[in-house]
Amino acid sequence: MKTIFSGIQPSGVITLGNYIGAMRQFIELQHEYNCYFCIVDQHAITVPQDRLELRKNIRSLAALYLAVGIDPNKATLFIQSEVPAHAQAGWMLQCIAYIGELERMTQFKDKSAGKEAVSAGLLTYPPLMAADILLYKTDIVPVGEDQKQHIELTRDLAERFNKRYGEIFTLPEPRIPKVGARIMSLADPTKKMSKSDPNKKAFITLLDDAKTIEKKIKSAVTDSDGVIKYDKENKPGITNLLNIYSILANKSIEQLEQEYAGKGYGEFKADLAQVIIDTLTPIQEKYYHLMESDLLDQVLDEGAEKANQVANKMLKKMENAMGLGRKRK
Ligand code: ATP
Ligand code: LTN
Repeated sequence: MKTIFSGIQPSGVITLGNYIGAMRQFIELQHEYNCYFCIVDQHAITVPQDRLELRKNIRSLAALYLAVGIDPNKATLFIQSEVPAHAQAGWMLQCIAYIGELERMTQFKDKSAGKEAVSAGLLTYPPLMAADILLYKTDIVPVGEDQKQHIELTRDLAERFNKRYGEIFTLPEPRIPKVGARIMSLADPTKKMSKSDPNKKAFITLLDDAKTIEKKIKSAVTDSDGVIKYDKENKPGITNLLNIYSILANKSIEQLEQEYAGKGYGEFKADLAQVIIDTLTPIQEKYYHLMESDLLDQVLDEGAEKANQVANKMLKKMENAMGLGRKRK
């Protein structure tokens, strides 16, 4: 059975973008692959986080993984910081990564742009992500479009390590969905929807209530020509909304264009809001139930135990390959 690894940062409540681009795929994949899904809290602290908010977001993300349909009997769900091998392997990979290649990462450029103080961790974020992936001999990494570059770097680091120290790493492949790999911001449809966007109107979270969803969709930036038509170049706002609608309602773009021919943005947006509400209501019901049960801690404890076992084996191989410490079996 092939292995899958993916991670989501607890840097806020996850958005429709995270759900469509990443999580939805996880649910299908867990039936066919050996899956590890990680709450990457050490990645989240590459930018400042409030400690209480972070704790809350970690727990909330764990509950959301389960609420959308991750089955803990099939997949291993765990918190990155509870498996120390990630940071240890991340350090080793930092030592073979070049500053130049890290500075070329678009996520680093986007997140550091215009900031006075940029943490060193923001730059060395990708070797930690490479450690996440490589520790589990991962074959496939399901992610949204924005993470493709990081997976290419992971492959480069793995190849470099294998050449210098011996063939121990499997080279992972990204798996990017054909549709919905890049859901755009509702406030600026030329930018990716991000859960850490300071403008709350830019995204819909999986926990937004019906009123909030209606308001956010209503205020989503579109254009003034009033035609509901897919046109990425000239109508990025409507195109983004059509994409979301099409994916969640399981209708083709053409079907939607026909259905809304001659109708206004108001009606289209009201219907889209309803489609989102219908998708999120059952997830939210499960979520609130999970947040009150003991199941969450049980799943995370078991997940950490399994992940530690697997990751420590690879960590030892890495240390032996590089000559760290004393030789161990
Ligand atoms: P942050 O704003 O804190 O950087 P984020 O919202 O970009 O977070 P991540 O935790 O970095 O989300 O990403 C989790 C997963 O969701 C990744 O696989 C990523 O590729 C995917 N993803 C993130 N944003 C989008 C988006 N707008 N459309 C599709 N997929 C996305
Ligand atoms: N960098 C990713 C989150 C992430 C990840 C991973 C994704 C950390 N480790 C391992 C896939 C595999 C992000 O910002 N979305």
